[in-house]
Amino acid sequence: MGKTLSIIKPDAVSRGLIGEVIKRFENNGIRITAMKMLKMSKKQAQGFYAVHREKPFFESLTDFMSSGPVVAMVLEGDNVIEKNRTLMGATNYKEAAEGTIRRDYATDIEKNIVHGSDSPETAEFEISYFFNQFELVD
Ligand code: IDP
Ligand code: MG
Repeated sequence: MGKTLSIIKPDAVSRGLIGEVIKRFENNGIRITAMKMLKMSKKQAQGFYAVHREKPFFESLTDFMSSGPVVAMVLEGDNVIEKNRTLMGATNYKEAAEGTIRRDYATDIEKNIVHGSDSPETAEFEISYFFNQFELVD
């Protein structure tokens, strides 16, 4: 049983797509074991995306991610990291496969609806960034 962190980004929350994203997880056998809505500060967003601090899009990305509420979730299931990344689609929605969340809803390479951890190590860091042990359902 694996775990991953999913974030419904500010563009999706403001467009009323929370239910749509969650429905796709539930319809694909992914279990939600923790969930909260929060608004990141600029500093929090910079810490979360620290691996990207040298990228040209870092400033804009952290502005965007701290621009409004997000929904952070812990997802569990077999191969859930890969499964979630498949449901999300490629970072650039123009390259995302048909039927993926990003292909269906993203409007921009940055405003791409969802975040998902990309490895077990990243997932552990990212889950602990938003949730403590008492906030995870067994
Ligand atoms: P991922 O979210 O598919 O894992 P990453 O490469 O980890 O993609 O990038 C993190 C986030 O940064 C992306 O989801 C997207 O919001 C933003 N981003 C990535 N590449 C670009 C870019 O070339 N221009 C603007 N924003 C980008
Ligand atoms: Mg990434």
